[in-house]
Amino acid sequence: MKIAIVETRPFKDQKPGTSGLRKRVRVFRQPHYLENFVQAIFDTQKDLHGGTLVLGGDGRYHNREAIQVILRMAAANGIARVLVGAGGILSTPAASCVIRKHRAQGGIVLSASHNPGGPDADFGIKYNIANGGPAPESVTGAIHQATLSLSRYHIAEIPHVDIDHLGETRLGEMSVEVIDPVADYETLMESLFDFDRIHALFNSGHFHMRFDAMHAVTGPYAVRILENRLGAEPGTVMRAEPLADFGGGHPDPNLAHAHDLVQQLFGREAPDFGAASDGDGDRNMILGRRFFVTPSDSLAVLAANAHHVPGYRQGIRGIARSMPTSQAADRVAARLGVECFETPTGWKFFGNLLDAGRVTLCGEESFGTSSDHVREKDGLWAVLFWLNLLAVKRQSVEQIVREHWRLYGRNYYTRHDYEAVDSERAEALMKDLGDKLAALKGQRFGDYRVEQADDFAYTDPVDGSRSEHQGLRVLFEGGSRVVFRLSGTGTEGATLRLYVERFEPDPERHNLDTQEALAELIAIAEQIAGIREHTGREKPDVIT
Ligand code: VG1
Ligand code: CO
Repeated sequence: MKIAIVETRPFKDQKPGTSGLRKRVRVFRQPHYLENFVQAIFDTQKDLHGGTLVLGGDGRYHNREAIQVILRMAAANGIARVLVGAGGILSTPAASCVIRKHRAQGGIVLSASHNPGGPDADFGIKYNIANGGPAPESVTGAIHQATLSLSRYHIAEIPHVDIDHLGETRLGEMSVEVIDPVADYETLMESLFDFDRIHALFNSGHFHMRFDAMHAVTGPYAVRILENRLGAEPGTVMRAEPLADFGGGHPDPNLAHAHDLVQQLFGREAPDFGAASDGDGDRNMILGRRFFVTPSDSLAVLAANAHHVPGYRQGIRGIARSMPTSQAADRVAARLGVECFETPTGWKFFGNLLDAGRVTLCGEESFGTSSDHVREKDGLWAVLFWLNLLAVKRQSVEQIVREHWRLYGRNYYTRHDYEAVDSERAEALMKDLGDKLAALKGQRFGDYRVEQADDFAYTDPVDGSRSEHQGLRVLFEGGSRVVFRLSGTGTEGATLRLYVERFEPDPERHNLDTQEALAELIAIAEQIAGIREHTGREKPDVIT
């Protein structure tokens, strides 16, 4: 096997964001662009040399080409073995599962998650470490540093590698094993959930579900597990076939983008349960019949009911949530007498807590939930967890959530996104607001008084690493709050996220429309931050 050493020049824009490096496809298609970033991974992650790498992606446009490049580079960089998902497919949680199960030293997942795919849309690459989780900031920082001074990369001069047939081939010294992308993941799910009981629920004839795979990576997983294995009716999984452009859709499981699913669940002959997952299979949306479960509530409900599920029967050790996620889970942790952690946005911040055995469940308001079974958020896992609860409790989704609110109170919650805002204007908003924070303490706005206002920073309790500037928060007396952040996953301009939360203990007041219940706080956020003036936008692009 001949290895070429190709001369290259650094790209200055290869700093990974909240979840890997995401750019337009055309950026990734520049000569050497992908190669440079991959070489930076191989140069800095020394344990990959002579080790095992897991490789797969969400099937989006450019996935297959990128896999060929990475295989040739892996062979040239002394990787001993690569496990690649057949067809180049591995969902993010499945990649995490495979890394752990096969004791790989790391994994590369090709995905831009919920961002659209296609020649004019987005592509992405993320590196996961040996625990199966997203590389922590120390690792992404080192990779980024390496990209800034790269002058050459190594690539094997070999023809196309067949990644569509299961089995092992050799590229020089390196072995390439094409694996079934679903099998290990399915086995793991079976070890956690009561498949017999869920099967019986589907078999009862009284329970109907729709799962929207959004033409993204979870299609094959959902068909195999829900339909073939658990006996859900054929056709339960909608948009099941992964497509390179996600059928032209936006593979983001929320009320706006899973439109047909939402129509069915809110329609006349609505099924009992609805769910959707995103581009790379790590997000989930949960719906009951004419009922939407906010991701923050979902985390709290799963935590409160974990003992009903075989994999968590012994109880949970603790809960972690990202800072902007509602405080509903905190109340559950308090009642269970377990620790609760508030981390910055992004799954990489949960890794240490999970590895240290301090937490069992983690969640983010952005439709992400998971546990210590992998080190990523896991869309289908959350769906199976809910199915297990529905099978055991014999209640509707709505009944389960309403009962939860009665017991714990309700945290009204919403997120408003202002997308593709001019970056300078968005930065100016954050800067002005940041300057104002100190003076807000003690100020009264209508019914609310500011208890504390700050720029959120986090010290990892396990390794002591510190992460600053993780969102501006205004906390009011009684637990209500508004939080402002700029997204770290976008590829065009800036996205401003406004997160709004209010706690309502009174069951008589649990039936309000969320936007109405939060209207006063939303107006206060506008008053404090001047969103309209800064962004030039009258209203948010997406409300979840
Ligand atoms: C968003 C979400 C964050 C999530 C991240 C990756 O990040 O807010 O909670 O972890 O996406 O999810 P940001 O920086 O744009 O707010 V995924 O499914 O895109 O890997
Ligand atoms: Co995702």
